[in-house]
Amino acid sequence: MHEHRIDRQASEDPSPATHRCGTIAIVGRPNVGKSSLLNQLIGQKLAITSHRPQTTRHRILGIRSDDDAQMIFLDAPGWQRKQRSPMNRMLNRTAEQVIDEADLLLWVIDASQGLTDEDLQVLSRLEQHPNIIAVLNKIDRVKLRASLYQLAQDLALRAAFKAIVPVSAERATQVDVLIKACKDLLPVDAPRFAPDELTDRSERFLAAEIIREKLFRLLGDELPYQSTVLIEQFRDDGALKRIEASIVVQREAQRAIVLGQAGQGIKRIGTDARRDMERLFGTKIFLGLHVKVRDDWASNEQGLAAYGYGQ
Ligand SMILES: Nc1nc2c(ncn2[C@@H]2O[C@H](COP(=O)(O)OP(=O)(O)OP(=O)(O)O)[C@@H](O)[C@H]2O)c(=O)[nH]1
Ligand SMILES: [Mg+2]
Repeated sequence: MHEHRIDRQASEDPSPATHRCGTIAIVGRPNVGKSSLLNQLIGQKLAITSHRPQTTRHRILGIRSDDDAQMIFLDAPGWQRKQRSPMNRMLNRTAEQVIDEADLLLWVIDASQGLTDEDLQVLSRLEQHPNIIAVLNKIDRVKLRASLYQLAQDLALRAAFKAIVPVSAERATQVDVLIKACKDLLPVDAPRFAPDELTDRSERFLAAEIIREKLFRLLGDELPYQSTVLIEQFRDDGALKRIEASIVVQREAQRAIVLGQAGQGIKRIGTDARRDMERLFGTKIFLGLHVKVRDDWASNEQGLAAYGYGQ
């Protein structure tokens, strides 16, 4: 959770000649389980997830430090086919930057749905990259082993993947196999982060993400897409952290939906978010939640930037 980097590790590493370190981007169409996979790979619930597409809006860096390798994972927004809205254009820019930064790409598909046109569109954007692993996720939902085998065979003919690895991010099946495959493809290099660092993001940022996850999980229809979260205050108060946050929506009617009958909606969002924050930050949290109406927060690039998107 610290924001500093260190570079004195090389001399302290017990085997600098073999230690590997590199950046691994997790890419794919929306909703295939990229963020769920990141969380399994680093062994912490860092990235927010939901059953709705477009949950991830930011590049999320998550670090796994083992004795023999440091793996710097980058979770990205799912690739958006429609690029009409400023938000969707921003999501695709973020996804592309992540690809450029990476030593290795994990191209994730949903094995229970087979290969879709949307998957192939994403793949066509990656193909120049020399190091791609195809990850077939959600195998817990695949009933026939033969169909998984077929899918892997089909993929092997489509691109020169370094490996094709079936996993279940939800059940943590074969995630160890994927970790081994990733390590083998990373360059020999010293670690870039301290062993206990989990991410380059601040707790303030992560707090906003956790609240946004609850909007995606608890509210229906368009509301999650038309809302965002602003942290108004974040401070330590003895052993407690005091956080004041605003849920920003676009229309007055949406305010009522977030609040819910007798405030039950916002209460549930607050309870669920506080519980996750306490787990991730390891402290007691006081969370005050408010709702604001700002009809134009997502209507242009400036609006998005003002709400923390796209830097
Ligand atoms: N059954 C099953 N469900 C999974 C698995 N992995 C993820 N899911 C579910 O798939 C949904 C999407 O997961 P996310 O991790 O948010 O997907 P994502 O690719 O990050 O989605 P975006 O950020 O919106 O692009 C959630 O409901 C997850 O619980 C899996 O291995 N098996
Ligand atoms: Mg995601």
